[in-house]
Amino acid sequence: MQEPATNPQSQNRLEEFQRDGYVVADPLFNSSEMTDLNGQISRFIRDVVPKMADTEVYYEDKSDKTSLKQLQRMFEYDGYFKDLIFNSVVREIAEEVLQDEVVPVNMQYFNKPAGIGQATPPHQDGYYFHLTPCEAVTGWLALEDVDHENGCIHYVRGSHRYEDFRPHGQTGVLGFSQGMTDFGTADDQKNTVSFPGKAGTFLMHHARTIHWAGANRSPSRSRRALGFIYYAKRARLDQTKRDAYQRRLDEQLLNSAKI
Ligand SMILES: O=C(O)CCC(=O)C(=O)O
Repeated sequence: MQEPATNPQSQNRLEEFQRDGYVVADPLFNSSEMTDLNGQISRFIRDVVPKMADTEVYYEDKSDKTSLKQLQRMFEYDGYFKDLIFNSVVREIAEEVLQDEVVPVNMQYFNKPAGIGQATPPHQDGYYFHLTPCEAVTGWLALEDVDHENGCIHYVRGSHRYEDFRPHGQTGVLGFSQGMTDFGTADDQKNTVSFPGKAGTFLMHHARTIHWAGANRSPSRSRRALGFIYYAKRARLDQTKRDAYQRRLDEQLLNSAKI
């Protein structure tokens, strides 16, 4: 980052992030910006998804193309989304809270289709990032209104300050292969905060912050969001471990006939 954060809004954001392990902008984008963005998402799904590798496109039910669940690395396929992750206010917030230049790593689409969208198991993103130090963030933008019925995000406040990652194991949930195996302690429960909000609500969490989301129990509403992953420049990636993890994951997915 060129200069340290100096304005009061940035200062508050930094303090909140360091204290809680997340920040909230409610909203980050207004309704006309969200209309444009949602139009771009529809275009991407219609024109680009058919050209993407199977390992980047997940469905709740792969025989049903209306049940799109997750997209990976959208910015590698499309200039609009490349600009959004590289050149937007989202990157500025990432640099502010990490106090460093950042490397854009992934842009993901997360959908929970009406009625069948599964819960996101409790996890810490850094567990599978393989970074030292583990300095990275995930931004999460609600593309439509989110609440307890369609599966809003929950954080465990302050969990980014735990010294070690909590134990994780296989979940069997497509797109969230690793989940915490000991989730639900008294501290987890006491410090849980949930984030219902309008389209345009934006969250950003530290890679150690424990988070999860409920299933979509609405019979008629989807729950769509965009995820933005940035690593701090000072974080070193163990590429060998990371590649081995990705290979194992892709093999498991292909073998289990989930993708
Ligand atoms: O959208 C969700 O349900 C989960 C998102 C998530 O886990 C993440 O962005 O790290």
